[in-house]
Amino acid sequence: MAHDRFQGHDYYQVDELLTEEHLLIRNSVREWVKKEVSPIIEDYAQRAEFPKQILKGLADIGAFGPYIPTEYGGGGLDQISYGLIMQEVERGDSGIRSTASVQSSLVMYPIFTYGSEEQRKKYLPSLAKGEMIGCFGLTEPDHGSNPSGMITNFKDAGDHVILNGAKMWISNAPFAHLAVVWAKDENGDIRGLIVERGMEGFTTPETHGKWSLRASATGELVFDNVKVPKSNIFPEVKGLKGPLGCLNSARYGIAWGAIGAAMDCYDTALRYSQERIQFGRPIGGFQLQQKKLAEMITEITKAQLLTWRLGVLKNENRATPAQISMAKRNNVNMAITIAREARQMLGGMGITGEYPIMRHMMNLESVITYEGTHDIHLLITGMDVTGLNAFT
Ligand code: TGC
Ligand code: FAD
Repeated sequence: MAHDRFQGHDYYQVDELLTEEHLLIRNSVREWVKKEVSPIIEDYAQRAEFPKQILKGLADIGAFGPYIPTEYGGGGLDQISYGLIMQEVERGDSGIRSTASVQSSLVMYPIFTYGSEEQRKKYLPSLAKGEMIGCFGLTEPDHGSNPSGMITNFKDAGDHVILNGAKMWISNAPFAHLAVVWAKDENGDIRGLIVERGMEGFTTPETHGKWSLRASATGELVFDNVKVPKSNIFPEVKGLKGPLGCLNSARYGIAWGAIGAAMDCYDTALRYSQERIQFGRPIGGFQLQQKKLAEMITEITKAQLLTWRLGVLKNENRATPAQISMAKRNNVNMAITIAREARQMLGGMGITGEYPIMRHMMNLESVITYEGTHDIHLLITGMDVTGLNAFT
C-alpha cells in the first residue's frame, strides 16, 4: 500500500466521550498500525500469508487480553479500551484484528472465565505475551449457525478423555499452539477443553483458496482419538452458553473493528475525490460523489455512537447479548456497504492493491459471515423484541 495517510474521523466529537487514557491507547495503536501493518499488509494479503512477525508487536501494544486482569498478564483495561484497540487494528486489516480478537475473546476470555486457577496461571501470561497463540474451535463442517448440533465428542478414559471429531473454518489454526475446543461429553453436554499442538492424533490442515481474509491463516482442527488430560477441561461451564459467552466478547470487538475498516475506506475515498480530476474538476465536486461521502460519514457517526454506548453498558456489565448482536450486525453491514461504495469512487484504481479498499471489502465478506451471520443476528434481534424464537 502507498504511504498511509489515514486520519481518524470524528464528526460528532465522540472523542469528548473518551478518557485521556482511551485517547492515548487509540493513538498509540494507530501509530503502530501505520508503522508495522500498513507497509506490509497488501503484500501478505496478495500472497495469502499471515505476517507472523507482527505477533510480538500485537502483544506489546496490549492487543492480547486487554481486559484480562494484570495478575494474569493482561492489560487490566476497560471495554472501551478493548474496542478502540480492535478498531485501530481492523483499520489496518480485518485478518490481523481476527488474530487479536480470537486470542483475547475466544481463548484468553474462556480460560479466565471458565478455567481453573491452574489453567489460568499455566496459559494466560504466555498468551498475553504472544509466546503462545490460541484458536477457538466451535464450527463444524455440518454445524455452523447451529452449533448445538455438533458431533465432536469425548469419552472418559481414566485420568484423560478421548476426543474425536473435526472443526472447520478456524482462524489461527495452522500455527496455533493450543485450541479451545467445544465438544460433547458422554451425556451430550457441551464442554470446553484445551487441546495442545503435539498431542497425538491432533492435526490442523490449512484452508487454501480464500478470496477474503487472505492475510489471516484459517484451517481445520482434526481430532483422531486424541488423549486430552482431564485437567484440560474447563471445570466451570457446561452447555452452549459457554462458547456463546465468548462470542459476546468477540462480537463486541468486531462491532468496533468494523468502524476502523469503514473509516479507512471513507478516508481513502474522501482524499481521492479531492485529488482526482475529471471533466476539469475534482470528482468530489460532483453531487453523486458527495451523496456517497455524506452517507458514509453519517453511517460511521451513527455506528460510533451506538458502539460507544454499548461499551459503557459493557463496562457496567449491563450489555445484553441481543444488544451486542445488533451492533455487530449494524456495524459490519455499514462497513461493507461503505467499502463497496468507496471502491466505486476510485474507479479502476479501486480494484488495485495501491489502495486498501478492495482488501477491506473482501475481508468484510468473512466478517459479515463469522461470529454469527448477518441473518442470524437479525433473528436474534427479532427473538428479543417479539419473545418468539424463529430458530426452532
Ligand atoms: P439457545 O437455545 O438459544 O441457547 C442455548 C443456551 O445458550 C444461552 N445463550 C447465550 N449465552 C450467552 N451468550 C449468548 N449470546 C447466548 N445466546 C444463547 C441460552 O440462554 C441457553 O442457555 P441455557 O442455560 O438455557 O442452556 O441456542 P440455539 O441452539 O437455539 O442457538 C441460538 C443461536 C442460533 C443464536 C446461536 O447458536 C448462534 O449464535 N449461532 C451462530 C453461531 C456463531 O456465531 N458461530 C461463531 C463461531 S466462532 C467464529 O466465527 C469465530 S471468527 C473469529 C475471528 O476470526 O474473528
Ligand atoms: P451456515 O450455517 O450453513 O449458513 C448458510 C446460510 O444459511 C447463511 O446465510 C445463514 O445466515 C443461513 N441460515 C442458517 N440458519 C438459518 C436460519 N435459521 N434462518 C435463516 N437463515 C439461516 N468458526 C469457529 O468456530 N472459529 C473460528 O475461528 C472461525 N473463524 C472463521 C474464519 C473465517 C474466514 C470464516 C469464513 C468463518 C470462520 N468461522 C469460525 C466459522 C463461522 O462462524 C461460520 O462460517 C458461521 O457461523 C456460519 O456458519 P456456516 O458457514 O456453516 O453457514
